[in-house]
Amino acid sequence: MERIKLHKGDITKLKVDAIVNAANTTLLGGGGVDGAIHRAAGKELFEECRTLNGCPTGEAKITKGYSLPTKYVIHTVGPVWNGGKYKEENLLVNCYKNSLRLAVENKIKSIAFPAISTGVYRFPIELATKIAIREVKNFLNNNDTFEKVIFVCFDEGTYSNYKKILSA
Ligand code: AR6
Repeated sequence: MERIKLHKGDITKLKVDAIVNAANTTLLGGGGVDGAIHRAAGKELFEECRTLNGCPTGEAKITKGYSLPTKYVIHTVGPVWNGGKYKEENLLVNCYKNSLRLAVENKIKSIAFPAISTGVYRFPIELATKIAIREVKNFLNNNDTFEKVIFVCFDEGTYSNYKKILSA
C-alpha cells in the first residue's frame, strides 16, 4: 500500500491533482478546512460553487482549483455525527467512494483527503479513520490509475490516530 501517504499540515499547500474539501450541503463555504480552501482558492471558487446547486450528504462535486496549487477541488459533504443511528457510517463511506470515483472520471492521479466529518461535524475520529483507510484501500485494490492518495492531518491527534490505524 505504498500509494497511500500520510501528511501532517495544511491541505491547501499541496501540489496534487486534486484535494478533497469537507464541505456542507450548500457548497458555499464555511469554517475549518472548507474555509481554508475557499480563502486560498479565491472568489472564483465561490463563483463556480454557486453554479452547482449544492450537494447532498455523501455525494461529491468537482471544481477547478483556481489560486490553489491543486488543479481540482472535489467537494464532498460528510455526515454530521448524531450518535451513529442515522446512517452516519454509510454516508461517510459514500464520501470516500464518490470522491474517488469522480477523481477517476477526471483522470486524477494524485489526491489528498482531509479527515472528513471529524471536526465541526463531530464524527468519532477513530471510526472515521478506519472508514477512510478501509475505503481507500478497497478502491486502490480495484484501480491502478491512482499514483498517490494522501491523508492530510491538520493536528497531532489526528496524525497519530491515522499513523496507528495505517500500521495496524
Ligand atoms: N488542512 C487540512 N485539514 C484541515 C485544515 C486544513 N487547512 N483545516 C482544518 N482541517 P472540519 P467537518 C481539519 O471541521 O467536520 C465547515 O464549516 C480539521 O482539523 O473542517 O467535515 C463546513 O462548511 C479536522 O481534522 O470539517 C461544514 O459546515 C478536519 O479537517 C463543516 O465545517 C475536518 O474538520 C464540515 O465539518
